[in-house]
Amino acid sequence: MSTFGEHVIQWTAPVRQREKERMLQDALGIPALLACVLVDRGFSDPESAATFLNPSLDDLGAPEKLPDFANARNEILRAREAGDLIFVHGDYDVDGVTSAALLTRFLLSIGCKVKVHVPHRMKEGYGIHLNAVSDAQGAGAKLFLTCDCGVSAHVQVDAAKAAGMRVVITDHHTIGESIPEAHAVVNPHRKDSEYPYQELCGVGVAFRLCEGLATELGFHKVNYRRAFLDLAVLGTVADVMPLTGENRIITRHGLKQLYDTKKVGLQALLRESKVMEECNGRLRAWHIGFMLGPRLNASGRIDDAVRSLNLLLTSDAKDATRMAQAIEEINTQRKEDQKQMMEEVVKRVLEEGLQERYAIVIGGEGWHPGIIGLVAGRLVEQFRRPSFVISIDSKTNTAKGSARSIPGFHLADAIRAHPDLVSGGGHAMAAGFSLQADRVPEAAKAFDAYAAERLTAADFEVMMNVTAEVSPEEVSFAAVQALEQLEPYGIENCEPTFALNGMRITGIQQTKNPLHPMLVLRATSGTGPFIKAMAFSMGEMLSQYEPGFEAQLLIKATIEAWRGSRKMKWDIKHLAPDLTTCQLSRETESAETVAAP
Ligand SMILES: [Mn+2]
Repeated sequence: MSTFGEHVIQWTAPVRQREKERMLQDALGIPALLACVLVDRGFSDPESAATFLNPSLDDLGAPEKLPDFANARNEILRAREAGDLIFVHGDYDVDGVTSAALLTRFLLSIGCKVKVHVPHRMKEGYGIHLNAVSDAQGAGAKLFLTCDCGVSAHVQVDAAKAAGMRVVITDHHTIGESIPEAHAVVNPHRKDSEYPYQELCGVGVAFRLCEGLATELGFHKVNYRRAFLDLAVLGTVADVMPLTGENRIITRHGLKQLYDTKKVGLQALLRESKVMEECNGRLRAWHIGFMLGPRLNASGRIDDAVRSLNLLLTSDAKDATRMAQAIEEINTQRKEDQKQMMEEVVKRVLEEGLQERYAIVIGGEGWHPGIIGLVAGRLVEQFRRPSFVISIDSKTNTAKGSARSIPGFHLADAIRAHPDLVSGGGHAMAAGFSLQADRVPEAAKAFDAYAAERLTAADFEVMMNVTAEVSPEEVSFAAVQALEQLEPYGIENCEPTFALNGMRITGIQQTKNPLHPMLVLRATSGTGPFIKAMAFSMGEMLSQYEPGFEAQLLIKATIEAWRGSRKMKWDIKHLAPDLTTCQLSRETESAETVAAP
């Protein structure tokens, strides 16, 4: 345990299970480094480990196993036969937009008539607004087909039926007391689901449903998947799904398909976002999570998600470029708004001492409701507390909040526990809610007290997950290259972190930013190569030491491709100097001398 930055960081490495590792190593012909990660992830037989390392599209479940598959198929094919208009209703985030685009493109390709809609965050809010139901009716739709939403829309489903429409829901959100009385409810979370995997996202459900239809209509599976995996991977990664099972299969193959996409809108997005330049020939889940996802989300946050939808639907290359450029601008604006709000919020948190509380609850007049969730997430990163950020409109005495949490504090439970004060819901780690503007101070007290009953000092410490303690020789170029088979990384399949003893820091080199020096390392044995490693945010701490000391390290190791050559690169996640071998720098010595009486 050591102090680092603002929080105490704790880490321990699990004991290596050498025998199991050796068995996987021998059976699969893999390095010890990869074997120890696999053992840590619970793989003890070579067969399941091999399936994990080489996920195959053939292992996706049969679409007919999706609950209500037959009903959904019948409704869609009946509308197609009759030439009836199908109203596709998505959502304003990446999952909602990609699933709406996938359904629309597929249904058009099989000869259906389609009108598509994604809700406006400010005007309609999350999910299905009753106005959308009347729009569908007004347009003459006979089938109301949802994606990424609808599983708790009882009122809206009844309204659509009363308006003479058939209703098919496809969704992946968890199910409440009962499901709406639609003509089909396709959701792998249903208790009666026989589908082998539950964690599909909205576009994942749409992708599998349409695959079932495609095969029935005589299309080749391979061609169908090639046409739609690019959309499926975007929603799956951006919706922060566990990248296990079918999501891992979709993501591994989808990333390749996205790189080679034939959709001019996605080509323009990859180009204008500079992801094509940045990815060096290989898209990773990271590019979706941190570059493409935020861009496709930005329009829904501060403008209209229909922009992202149109980009995914267009077949005109010139339009696509123009649309992707507009999305770049909106995303730049989003970043600017977020930065400003974050500065204001952090200033107030520190002034009001909220970082000492068990939960941070902070409200501001006119804060952009599309951005408060992002700011809440940043507060959790910075202050390691459940954070509620609230946009206040005093004129109407209304307020909308967004919250993010840490393990040990369940947001949806916290909101449900205060029904007189707030209404809303969500998940353990993310939630949305609304309340009366003049009751924000009351909510601050209530959530702080609720958190005080549930959290202890230990919950505010950052736990570093260490995959294994390894020796310097185990982290070779070939071994690190073999780790790439673990990708794509994401929830429930994190990039491994290794604890390493016996390394000497032989050099500390400045980079453009003094906060982030580059270290030169070598095993204390004096054998093996010199290795360069980035020490992000450790500049200040390291300025106290002279090179030549030993340290215990936590690292992530990757192979970096640059202009045709591939090099091993380490990122230092944490560094604990061995104080017996450390020389403090002169500056610190003289400062101490001056301070001494
Ligand atoms: Mn979703």
